[in-house]
Amino acid sequence: MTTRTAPASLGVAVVGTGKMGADHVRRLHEVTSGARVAAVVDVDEERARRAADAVGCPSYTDPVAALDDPGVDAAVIASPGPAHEAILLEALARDLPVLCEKPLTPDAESALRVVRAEERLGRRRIQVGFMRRFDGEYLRLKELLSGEELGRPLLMHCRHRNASVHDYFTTDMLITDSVVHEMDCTRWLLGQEISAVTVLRPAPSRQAPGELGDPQLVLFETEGGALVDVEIFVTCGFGYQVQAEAVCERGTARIGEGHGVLTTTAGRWGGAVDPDFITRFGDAYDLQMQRWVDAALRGESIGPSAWDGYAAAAVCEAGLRAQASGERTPVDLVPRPALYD
Ligand code: ISE
Repeated sequence: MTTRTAPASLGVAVVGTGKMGADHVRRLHEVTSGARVAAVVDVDEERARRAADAVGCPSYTDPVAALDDPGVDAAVIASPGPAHEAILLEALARDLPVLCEKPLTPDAESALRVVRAEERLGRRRIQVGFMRRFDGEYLRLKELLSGEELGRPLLMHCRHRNASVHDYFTTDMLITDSVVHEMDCTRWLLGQEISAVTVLRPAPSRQAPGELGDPQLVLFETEGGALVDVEIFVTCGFGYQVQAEAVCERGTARIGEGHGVLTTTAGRWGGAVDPDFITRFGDAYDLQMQRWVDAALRGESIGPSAWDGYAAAAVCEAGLRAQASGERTPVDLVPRPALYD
C-alpha cells in the first residue's frame, strides 16, 4: 500500500463523464482553486476524449490506468454506482483522496467492504457526494438544530420533487437515487441513525411513465425517537423542489421555500422554480468540491464519509423491502468503527 504526501496543486482524475461527471470537469477547470483535471475516464472512448480535450488532459477508458497516471493525485468518481466499489478499492490501495458521487456502492454489503478497506488503510480517504451538506440553507438548519434555541427535534417533514426523470428511472430508484438524500440529511441533521423505514404508495400519478409508482410517502424512525416523513414525487412536472421543516420542542425551522426574486406583473405575482438539482444545488456542488480539494491538499478528509455511504445503503435496503411489503422495516447496521467517530 502506498502512502502519499499532499501535492501543491491537486491533479484530479474524473471518472465518468455523464451529467454529473461533465459538470465536475467544468467545475474543477473553471471554479475550483488548487486543483486541475489531470485525467478524464469514460467507457465511451470518444466521450472521454471530447471531455479531456476541452480541458487539455489525457483521456482513458480504464479507471485503473488513469489512477496510475503520474499527474493524478486524487479522483472524483461519477460513474454508475455498480462500478464504484472496484475503483474505490484501487484508489484506497494507492492512498488517493476520493470524492465519490452517491451511491457509495449499490448495496450495504459492498459498501461495508469499502468501509473495511478504509479501516485497514487506517485513515479516511473517501468523501461521499451528499452535496446537501454544503448547501447554505441546510448548513443553517444544521446549526439551528445543534443549538439550544429550538429545543429537541421531534418531527421533520420533507418534500422532494423532480420535474421529470429519465426513461430508465424505476420505482426502486425513488428510494435509492432520490430519497437517499433525505436519509443522509436525517442522519446528519439529527445526529441519529435511522432505525426503521415504512413506505406508503398512493394511486400513481397519470403523468408517471409506464410502471413508475410515483409519488410515494416514506417514513423514517430514528434511534432517538424522532419521526421524518418524506414525500417523493419525481414526475411533478413543474420543476425541482427540495423542502424540509423541522418541528422542535420550542419552534420550527423551514428551508427550501425558494424565496428568490418575486415579480408582480399582468395581474399576477410569483417567482421561478429551479429546473433541476444542478441549478438548485449549484453552490453546494461548488463548495463541496472546494472543501474536498482543500482538505485533500492538507492531507485530510472531511464531510460525509464511507461510513455515511454505508449507512445510507443500509437504510436504502430497508426502504426497498418496505416499498415491496408495505410494512415497517427495521434497518440493519453493523457497529460504527472507531475511524468514523
Ligand atoms: C438525482 O440522482 C439526484 O441526486 C438529485 O439530487 C435528486 O433530487 C434526484 O431525485 C436524483 O434522481
